[in-house]
Amino acid sequence: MTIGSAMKAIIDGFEFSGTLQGVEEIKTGHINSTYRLSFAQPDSSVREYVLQHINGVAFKKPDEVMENVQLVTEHLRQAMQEKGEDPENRVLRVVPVRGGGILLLDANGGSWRAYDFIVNAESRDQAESPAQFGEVGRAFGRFQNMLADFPIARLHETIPDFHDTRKREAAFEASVAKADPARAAEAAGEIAFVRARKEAMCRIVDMIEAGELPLRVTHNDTKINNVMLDRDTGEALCVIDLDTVMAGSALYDFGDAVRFGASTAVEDERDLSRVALDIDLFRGFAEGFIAETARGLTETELLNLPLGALVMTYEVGMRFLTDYLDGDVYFRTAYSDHNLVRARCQFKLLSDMERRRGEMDAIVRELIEKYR
Ligand code: ADP
Ligand code: GN1
Ligand code: MG
Repeated sequence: MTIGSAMKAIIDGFEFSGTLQGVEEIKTGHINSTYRLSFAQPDSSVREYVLQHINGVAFKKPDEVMENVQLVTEHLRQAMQEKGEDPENRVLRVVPVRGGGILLLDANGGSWRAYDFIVNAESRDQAESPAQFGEVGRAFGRFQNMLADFPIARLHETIPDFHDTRKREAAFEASVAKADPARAAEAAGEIAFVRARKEAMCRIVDMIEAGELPLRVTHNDTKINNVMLDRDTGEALCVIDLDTVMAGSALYDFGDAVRFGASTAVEDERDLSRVALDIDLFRGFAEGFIAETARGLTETELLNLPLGALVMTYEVGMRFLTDYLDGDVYFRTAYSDHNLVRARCQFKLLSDMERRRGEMDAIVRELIEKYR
């Protein structure tokens, strides 16, 4: 892509090494704007970085996001070193801003940060096989384990009430009340779908409130494309997208990964006959995740992991629907009813999960037995 003077000034603000060669936009991800930068080095090798504009609608306090990222990456680096592992290319490394700090403000008040590029790796939007998805499950399980001794109180809440289902429902109702009438009419069936499940889907927040589920340091956005996989070996190298690492339930991390990665279709599939739960992918992810966490999570957490999948699918579907009713202000969209298409797809998937809950529970029970 051609590099304008504004972009050039932003790039010059970071301590990148070498001579800028190219900038390419990475379009995966619904929130931030991400660019892959390549720099020629004096020895004629090429070094790459990721430059990101932090979405100011989603993240009101980017400096707090970066404080969290700094703390969490330092902790992960140390945890790996203690286990005798090399953290190079396995933990995000923040590139400093020239003159100090790790957050750069542009002329319009926008916030930018940069990371070393995770090399020889790819992020995928769909799993190729249950084994590959299992590798992603292990990555999120290990992530959970390495942060088990992180002091939760030091983390900022980067998006308040991010997975508070009840507050999400209240926001949804407020959006229904002030929605454009044509959009509300178009989404009538989906609005009813949400309303029919309101109480049942608050089960996780209720259990947290009752002290039945503990709060842990969780990733909270565990899509398969937030794990970088080694291009040659398929090994999970690095968990990325740490902007929502906050206090949460392990059920959220398990559930959101299943929602996105164990679907037979992409997140915005229009042909709903293609959308279902892929039970083999579910088992693959569950096996990786439970193998890592069986001894760290409580029995109640483990037994309720499938509930996490249902609740996260409901919640994200409701958030897409809310954004559709709001006029598409939050998630990046490619066409006018994109958020409605995404919501319908989530609700089809949720219906299938409801039908197959027994199978999910049985698999999880079997894996708990195997790994505890
Ligand atoms: P978003 O919040 O928009 O999802 P992400 O931080 O997940 O933003 O970045 C979007 C995509 O950019 C990722 O899915 C991944 O493909 C790529 N990416 C992000 N960080 C890195 C990195 N450090 N190295 C290599 N690729 C990256
Ligand atoms: C967003 O940033 P990204 O694309 O990984 C969103 C998640 C949703 C997801 C749905 C900060 O994730 O909460 O589950 O889209 N992230 C934020 O695909 O809102
Ligand atoms: Mg992402």
